[in-house]
Amino acid sequence: MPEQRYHVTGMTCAHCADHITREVTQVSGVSGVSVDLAENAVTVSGTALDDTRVRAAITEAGYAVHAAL
Ligand SMILES: [Cu+2]
Repeated sequence: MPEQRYHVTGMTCAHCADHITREVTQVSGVSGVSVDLAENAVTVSGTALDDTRVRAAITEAGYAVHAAL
């Protein structure tokens, strides 16, 4: 399954990870979200990932997307 990894800052704890996971999971085409707090990384998997919508969901959750990794 295709994956895209993003550099995201502002995540500090498990609650942040849960929040991002919930928001991004709601984006259509997304089937999995994995957050690595130590790496400031969010990995999204899915067959029809919409980069713009994934980034918007992260931003709306209150975190900053700096780059696709
Ligand atoms: Cu937190």
